[in-house]
Amino acid sequence: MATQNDHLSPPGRRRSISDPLAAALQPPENESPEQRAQRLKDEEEAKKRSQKIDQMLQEGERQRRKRKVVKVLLLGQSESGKSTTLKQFQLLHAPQAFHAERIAWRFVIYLNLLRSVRRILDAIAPEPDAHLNGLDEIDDYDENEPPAIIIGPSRPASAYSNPHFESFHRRLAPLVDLEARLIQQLSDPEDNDEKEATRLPPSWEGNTHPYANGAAYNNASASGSGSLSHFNGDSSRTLPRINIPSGVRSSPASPTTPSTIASGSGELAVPTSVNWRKRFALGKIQSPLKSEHSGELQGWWEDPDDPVHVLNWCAPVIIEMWRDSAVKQRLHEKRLRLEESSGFYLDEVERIAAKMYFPTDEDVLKARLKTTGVVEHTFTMGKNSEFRGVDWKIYDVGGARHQRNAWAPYFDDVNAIIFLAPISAFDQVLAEDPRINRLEDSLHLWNNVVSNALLANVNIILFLNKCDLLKAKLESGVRLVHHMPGYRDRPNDYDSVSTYFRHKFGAVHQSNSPNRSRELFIHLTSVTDTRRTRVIIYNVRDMILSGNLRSSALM
Ligand SMILES: Nc1nc2c(ncn2[C@@H]2O[C@H](COP(=O)(O)OP(=O)(O)OP(=O)(O)O)[C@@H](O)[C@H]2O)c(=O)[nH]1
Ligand SMILES: [Mg+2]
Repeated sequence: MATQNDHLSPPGRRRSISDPLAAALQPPENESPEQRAQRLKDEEEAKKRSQKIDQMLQEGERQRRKRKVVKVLLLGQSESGKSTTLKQFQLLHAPQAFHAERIAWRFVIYLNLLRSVRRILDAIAPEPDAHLNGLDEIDDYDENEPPAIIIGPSRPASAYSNPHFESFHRRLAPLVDLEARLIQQLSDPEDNDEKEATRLPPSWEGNTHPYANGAAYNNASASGSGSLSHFNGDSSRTLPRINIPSGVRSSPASPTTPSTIASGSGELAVPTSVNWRKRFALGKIQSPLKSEHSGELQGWWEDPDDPVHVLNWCAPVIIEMWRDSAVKQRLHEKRLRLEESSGFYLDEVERIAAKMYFPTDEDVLKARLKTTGVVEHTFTMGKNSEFRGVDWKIYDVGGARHQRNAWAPYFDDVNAIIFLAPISAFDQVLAEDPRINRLEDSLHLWNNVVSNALLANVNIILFLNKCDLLKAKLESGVRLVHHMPGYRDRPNDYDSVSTYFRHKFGAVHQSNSPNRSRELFIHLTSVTDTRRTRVIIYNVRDMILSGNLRSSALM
């Protein structure tokens, strides 16, 4: 039977009344029922207070043990190399995750290649009405100067027609269906009606291409051999509704253009909400097999619906077109330097279109997928690092103009900014506004960032990026002074030009930073180069971490 004091006397811990504390806790003799009720109530409240204090102590301990976090924001215009830098961090700190994702990049790489093919077909298409189209945005300082990559409207064309255009166009027609199919797979099937979906090039909306269904595809002849029956598309399939930003709409295809494959320069972009890596790694490859030894996916090439078969079949024509001297001439006339553009794989078609192609690290670093929204990545410093226990959070943002208002909310509690300025872009214009020179845009953005009062105490590291392309461009004879008259008669070599940019960006920081004592760290980078970037990243990481941890007394 329970006694009235049982709640104070747990079994096995009976108190002796010789214990003064126990004696003090004993209920008074002659306690009235009211007094007893009051006493029990007081004891209950005391117990609750004690539990609350215990909880608060535990919470304090949890907070103390909470991981230290250093936040880094990657900033810069579109195509400056932010996502590529993030990939390099991943390769360094989470190589297994990076390697596990390589297979998913295969489709992005295919799409990058298909875009280059489309841009060539665009360039060589007959343009009888061209003199009615757009402005000539290309500077004309020297007709003998090698072509620069220009993303803006093309110059009014002569009544030009490539004799091979019809043939290339016909033989590459299967790629129309392939690109649409890949883009459909990249879109989110659950909500691609509503959100900013993966984008098809403008001219492919409401696909009316004669080869869009399997029947016509069967009649097309690429290399002239091989059975095509298993490539048939589903002609009843409807394409996803795609949003195309008005800034990248190209002029309509000419009436004589036999299909829609050859127009448009829309870029591939996937909203951060779409987990395309997971989908491409497993979901859409039918019956994925795994190697018993490495666990890597393999065997997709045995699936007759795998995109590699169409690409593999068209590869000889792509190579033929890319080597064609009339095509080269046309690209030269249009000053279209595809070699410098993002996601350039035309020199490696044979390897990329091989049936068992598996992307290398370099392929993934070169792959272009425009960022929309903000991507957060967390890396934890390893056990052997002097910064063990620290989380390194990196935010990769979209750099296109309409994406930039998403940056500011991250300014509040960021510890460091890595700003990327692609200095090879001095002769290019923005894809989203062909009136604006890309280098001017970078300088303008840089000024906004370094002069921002909210960021006054944030470490800033500047990557003057795409130095490999800058070097190649200068060596091919493109002159900086033609695009930046302020360069005057300085030598047009890599060392002089890169030093000039270093001083120019440095001077903007020096004149406009609200924090005069802030030290600026400038690196000349080519972030697709893993070996060199690794050294820079180690430097930057140690500098950011030690600086921030010391200043916030976390060490
Ligand atoms: N050759 C060369 N290519 C580079 C370099 N840095 C980046 N690229 C390529 O340039 C393209 C664009 O790079 P991204 O990292 O996607 O650019 P981003 O700044 O993330 O662009 P948004 O997502 O649109 O803001 C990719 O195809 C990269 O592989 C470089 O230093 N050299
Ligand atoms: Mg990006």
